[in-house]
Amino acid sequence: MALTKENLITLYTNLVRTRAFDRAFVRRLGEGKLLGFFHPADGGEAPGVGACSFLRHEDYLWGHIRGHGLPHMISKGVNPKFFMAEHSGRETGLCRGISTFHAVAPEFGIMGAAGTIGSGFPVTVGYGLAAKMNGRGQIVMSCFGDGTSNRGTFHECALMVNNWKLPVVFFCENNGLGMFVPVKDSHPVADIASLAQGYGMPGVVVDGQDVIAVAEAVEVAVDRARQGKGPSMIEAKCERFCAHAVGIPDYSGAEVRTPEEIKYLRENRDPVTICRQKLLSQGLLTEEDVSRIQAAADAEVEAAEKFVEESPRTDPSIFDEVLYAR
Ligand SMILES: Cc1ncc(C[n+]2csc(CCOP(=O)(O)OP(=O)(O)O)c2C)c(N)n1
Repeated sequence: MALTKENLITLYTNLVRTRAFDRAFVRRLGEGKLLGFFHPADGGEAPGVGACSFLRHEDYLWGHIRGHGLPHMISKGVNPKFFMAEHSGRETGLCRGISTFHAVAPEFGIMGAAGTIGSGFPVTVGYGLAAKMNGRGQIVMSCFGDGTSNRGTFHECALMVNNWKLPVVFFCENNGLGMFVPVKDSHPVADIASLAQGYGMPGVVVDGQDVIAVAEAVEVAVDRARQGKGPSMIEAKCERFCAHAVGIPDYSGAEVRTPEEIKYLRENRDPVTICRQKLLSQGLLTEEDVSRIQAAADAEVEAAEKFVEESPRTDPSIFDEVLYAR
């Protein structure tokens, strides 16, 4: 089924909102207002937005570390002000401010998150089995990076998910770097999606800078999962316009990535620009729409920051309540 005009505008809007919040998180970290650290989504927003914009609320989601899952959460309907509050250690956050960025939002199918990369795969099997058994038509969107696909858990879990024909979409966000390690140094094949064949599921590669291409590939995989035909794998080849995390050097292998390289990527591979130009050229968006969507995203960030700053800081005494069962 072709994406409607409304769908395409939703994709663009979610990209713009993600970019605005991602930038605000980076700024807030510099201002000492964000707890912990931050791995920006900058440049790599389209995979998460394309993967999650048309999921159902009740579908299970394991997001990805870039933007600490902002593209995925925003697109799945989570109000980012509650995630900003969480990341800022506020009582109004998704988990009352105690998780920093490993937030959960069960009403949106986000049951957990963890810092150990690859730990999402075993729970993907569990979510998938639950979804298959409960017959409610839920699917599991299981997102991970190229580096994360090297964990043994991926291979064990891909086997089980395929043996049991669970309704799972394995969604690899391949930004060419696992922290600092170029993917060509960690993978013997060009396409991580080619792993899919060994487990008996379809595997496709899409341009991860093109949110529309991502959403179209996801639609096929999600339909297949909902129809009980089993799992699929999508590899979105994407970019990262920043270092792995804020405040660390930007290496690719032994090489420092130069400002010129990043400038080239920003000018030629920006997912927001690519989507905007496509929709403008097809007459689906006007310059006025573009300004309105940007202004709404900026206003949403401003309102979220006000909400967070007015929210009480989490009192450490809540650990007595949340850690121990009486
Ligand atoms: C088991 C484990 N090993 C190492 C790390 C440290 N680490 C955090 S992110 C990361 C890189 C992950 O690479 P990738 O999956 O490609 O993600 P991306 O490049 O998109 O950040 C590593 C090695 C970790 N969190 N968990």
